[in-house]
Amino acid sequence: MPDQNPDSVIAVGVGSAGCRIVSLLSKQPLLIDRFAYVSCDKNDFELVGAGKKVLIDCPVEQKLTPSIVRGLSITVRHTILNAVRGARVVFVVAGLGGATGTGLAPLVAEMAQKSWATVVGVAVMPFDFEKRLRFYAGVSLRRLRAATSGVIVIDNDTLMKSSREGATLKEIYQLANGEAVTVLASLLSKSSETTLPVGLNKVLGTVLQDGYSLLAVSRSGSIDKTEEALAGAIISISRVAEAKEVSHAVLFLTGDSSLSASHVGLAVKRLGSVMNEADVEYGVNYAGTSQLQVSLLASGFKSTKYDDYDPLSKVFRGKDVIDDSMEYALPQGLEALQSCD
Ligand SMILES: Nc1nc2c(ncn2[C@@H]2O[C@H](COP(=O)(O)OP(=O)(O)OP(=O)(O)O)[C@@H](O)[C@H]2O)c(=O)[nH]1
Ligand SMILES: [Mg+2]
Repeated sequence: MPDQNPDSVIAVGVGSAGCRIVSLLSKQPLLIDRFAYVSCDKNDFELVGAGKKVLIDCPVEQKLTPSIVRGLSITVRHTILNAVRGARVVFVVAGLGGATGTGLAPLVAEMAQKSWATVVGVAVMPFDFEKRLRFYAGVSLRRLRAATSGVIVIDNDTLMKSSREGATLKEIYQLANGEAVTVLASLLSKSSETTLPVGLNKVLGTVLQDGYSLLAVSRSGSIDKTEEALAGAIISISRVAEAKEVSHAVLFLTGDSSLSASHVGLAVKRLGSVMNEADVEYGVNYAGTSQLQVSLLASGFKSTKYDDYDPLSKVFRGKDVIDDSMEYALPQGLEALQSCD
């Protein structure tokens, strides 16, 4: 095993969504030491913060697919390996469904695993209106799970729920990224005068369970804000998977100095009772407002709504009788397969 810096935690953004989210994370004081960005599109690097940028040279005249991007990445694999080498924990962040993040996130994860890191995937799943992206996203999610110790899934549709009527796609992306980063930053926050952090070990202890982990955020300023914000987060999670499958959870509450110990105790107890007596870890930040914000990470989901996105896996009941390259060998007829639920 190579030497590892025990403090070294790296976040790698892959593709457009991955680069944007990691860039936002890099601007916060979190338990992440280094940042790296991998993409076929140099525009993805324009606004990102400090960190290693790995550009894959892709022909502009060719429509990219995940498999083409994987093939083209051969020339930069050693650069990616160097970027993640020596890390104890690597977060691989990507939006799934396009070409770059879909093709490369599982590959980057495999490389990080080979260099002995604990690898956690952070997968942003397509909006409901992006039906044609579902198959690639489903296949890639399954691959990412196989190449990591745990995957945190973020549902773009759930994040979009709080956008205003008539918002542009750019605004929706910004809002979704803001929400995703709010929850990730809560979980990975450092200790401070106003923060009782959860700590990386407890977050990893929650994520590294069988199945998938899901993220949700909800807010309330009502008299019953603890109950209401918690219920909002649980409802978001149950749009994607069965809440009763949860085995572990992390709850992070952000409020002001009126956030008493009994509020925290109530929230932890309520969550445990609603979610199958799951093991609940928690953290608190008192630098918020009178509105209570609940960030929730729940893990242990053996099945999610995304299982249907990858019909080949469903048809063959998860057995690996089909080579993964079928993802691009069967472009025709996939819609037919998807519609035979
Ligand atoms: N939350 C969020 N989702 C995004 C963002 N950008 C794209 N997405 C979604 O993420 C998925 C993948 O899209 P991209 O990240 O643009 O794809 P890519 O990995 O760059 O792949 P190509 O551009 O096709 O090579 C799609 O479902 C998009 O709707 C973003 O900034 N935030
Ligand atoms: Mg892109």
